[in-house]
This record gives sequence, C-alpha cells and structure tokens, in this order.
Amino acid sequence: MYLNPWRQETLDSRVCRQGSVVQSCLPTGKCCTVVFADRNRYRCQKTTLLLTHQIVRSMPLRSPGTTVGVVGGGQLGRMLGEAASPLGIELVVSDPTPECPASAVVRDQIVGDFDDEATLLELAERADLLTYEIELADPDVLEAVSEETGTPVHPAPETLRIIQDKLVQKERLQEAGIPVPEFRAVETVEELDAALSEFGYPAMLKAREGGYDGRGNILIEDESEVAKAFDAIEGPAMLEAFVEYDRELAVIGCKGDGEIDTFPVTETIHEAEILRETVSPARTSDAVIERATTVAEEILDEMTGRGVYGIELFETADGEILLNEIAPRPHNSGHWTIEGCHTSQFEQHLRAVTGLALGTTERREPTAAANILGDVDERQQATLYGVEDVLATDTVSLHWYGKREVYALRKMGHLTTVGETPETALSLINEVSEWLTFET
Ligand code: AIR
Repeated sequence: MYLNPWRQETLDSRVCRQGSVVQSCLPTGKCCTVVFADRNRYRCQKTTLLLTHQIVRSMPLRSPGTTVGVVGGGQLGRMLGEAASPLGIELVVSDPTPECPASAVVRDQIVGDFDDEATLLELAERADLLTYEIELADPDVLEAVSEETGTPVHPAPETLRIIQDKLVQKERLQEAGIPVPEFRAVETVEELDAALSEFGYPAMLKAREGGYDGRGNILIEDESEVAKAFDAIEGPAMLEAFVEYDRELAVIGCKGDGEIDTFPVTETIHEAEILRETVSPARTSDAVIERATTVAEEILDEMTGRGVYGIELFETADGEILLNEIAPRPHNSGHWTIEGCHTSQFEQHLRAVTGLALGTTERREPTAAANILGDVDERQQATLYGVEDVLATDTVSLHWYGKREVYALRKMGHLTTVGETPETALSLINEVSEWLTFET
C-alpha cells in the first residue's frame, strides 16, 4: 500500500496502529518502508529510489546555496563544513578562538563569544538559518536574535534550554516516561550528604550546566571525597545514582522535516568520563538494540526542532536501557558514521536543519573509531607524531581537528576503520591508536 504519513490527516487510524508496516512515497520521490509505533510516531526503515518519480521543484539547488550559521567552530563545526560542500550548503561559524578548527573549511568565521549578541546578530544576518555545535550557545540570545532577524534556529532554542541544564533535562524526560537513573538536585554540601546517604557510594556528581568532554562530572567513591567534589563543581549540581551497567550505548537520532530516524546503535567505551572508542554494531543482543532504538525514538518525540541528537544510554546487567545524557547536536559517538554509514551524522544534521530529505542511516560495515586525545601534561603547541604509519595502514582514516594547542585529554582528532566484525575493527583501531603521540 502506498500512502503519505507526512500528511498525518490523510491516515487511516487502522493503518498506523502499533507495529504496522506500510510503503510510503516521500515528497522527494523516494520510497520507504514506514513502521508505526502509534498514530503519531513512526520510523522509516529502508529508503530506495523509485524508478519513476515526480520531479519535486520546491527545493532546487543553486549557487551560492543555503547558508547555515553555526554557533561554535570546533571539531564538530569543522566536520559539518566538510559535509556541507557536496550538498551545496555554505557555512559561516562564530567562535571566540581566531582561526578555530572549522575556519579552514567554511566560508567565514565571525570571532566572538558564544553568547555575544552582536556576534550572533551578524551571524543571523548572514545566514538563512542558525544551528549550534556546542551547548555553551545561549538560548536566550539565540531566541532574541532569531526574532529580530527572522532567521530560524534548529534545534529550537527551547530544546537547548532544557538540555543545557542536566537537571531540567532529566526531569522533563522522566516526566515523559523515559527511563533514567535516580537523581537529586544538590545546592549545598548538606543536600549532597543527604542524597549520598540515599543513593550510597559510588555516585556521580554533575554540574548542571557548562560541562562537556568529561568536565563537570565527578565520581564520588567514598565519604572522604565529598567536600572536595562539591567545591570542584562550583555551582548548581545534581547527584546521580551510579548505574551498574554492562555496556554504554549511544544512538544518533535525527529529526527532519516531518520524519524521524536513528543511526545504528553504537557501543561506546569511556575512561575517566571521556569517550575513547566506539564500535558499531554494539556487541549486545538484538533485544537490547531494539530497546535502545525505541528509547531513542521516544526521546526524539520529546525534542522540538530539526537536527541530529546524540543520545547516550546505559545497558544494565538485566538488559534494561537507561538514559544517561542527550546533546542537541552531532556527537562524538557518531563520528564513525563518516566512513561507516551511507550518510554521516554531519550530512544528516545539515539535511535536517535545511529541511532536505534525510539520508539513509544504514551502516555500510562494522566500524570502530578512536579519539586522539592529548597525552601531554603541559599545555603546548600541538605536533602529532606517528602519523605516517597510521596513514600507511589500509582501511584506517585519520581526522585531524586542526587545534593549535594540545593539553591533557583534549580531543585533537580521531581514527576510524571498518572491519569484518566489530572485534576486528576495534582491535585494529586500538593497535593503531598506540602509534600516535604528542610527546617529543
Ligand atoms: N564539542 C561541543 N560539545 C562537546 C564537544 N566535544 C566540540 C565542539 C566545540 C569543541 O568541542 O566542536 O566547538 C570545543 O573543543 P575544545 O577542545 O576547544 O574545548
């Protein structure tokens, strides 16, 4: 049967009940299989080009093409820039660091703080729409600038506002029925003590705002660490019960113009709160993969605004899925999609925010990626050694972010490889990562 789920009002409620599978024609002339969760929630499974299709004239390509203004010009902005060019999309980024990583691959950089109104006004005036690649972007300024210039922002500033505050994020999602670990707001050391006596040790203390790449998360292992951890957070915090997980998983979810989709579930390997490696498919059961995908879809339903979302999950010993955190932007756990999927998370984000049809999220092959992190003690000029051997290894791809300075655990680049199995891909990427160092 062919129908059009993008126009929900034309749907017969018998057709879109839970579990029904139908064929659908997308506005772009593509054909896909749609699986319904219920009347309002569905997922596209396979997208294939129809042999005969109507030419859709509403979204032509011309040059210069759509200009996307991106708040933030770090590695995520740089990889967005790399994905933009084949789509005929131009990027302008704003970032406080002159010659930020993205500046080498985008049309222009405006130098200014993430929350500086004049900077964002200029960005909005030069762009057809705005997006952001860092949660330090300010939702109030984005909203004000959008109103003044008429430039839309994706995902919606309201979504950023909710996600930015980890406590509000968890409260909203818990209310929506998403499974989350136990958590409490803590504003004083007494409140922290009380929450710890409820949850027990270890427990995770998180800054409510501003933390990323492991900053702002402190594991409290026993009583002697409480006061020091509270002081280190410097501001409003929340305590989360420690989850005894078997595995950490991540899903990149995408919300396009009337369609949602998810990339294949990825296993993530962290050390000291920082992502080290990813491997996809995740080495877990089909039932867990299905559950993780369903939770990700339910989370996407709660989000307002187009774009990709990084969704970090825990898989508990009894196969339950709990939400760890969401980011309203491309995510480190999805870098593998550049080589590993037909559409990368960066291309997908650009397709979503500009209102183009989403690309297929299908994986090409088992894929592993490893971050290249600063392995030096002192902040210094960044020079990476061992690159020749890595480049001489078949199937290994290098992504260098172009950061001028390196410091301990800073994300400086990443490596990706495909392999016959997740294990072979992961073991090759682990071996090759060992060859790289910033130390002289
Ligand atoms: N980023 C944003 N949130 C989390 C991460 N990792 C990326 C963005 C941002 C860059 O990290 O691309 O611009 C900042 O990296 P750094 O090393 O300068 O802190």
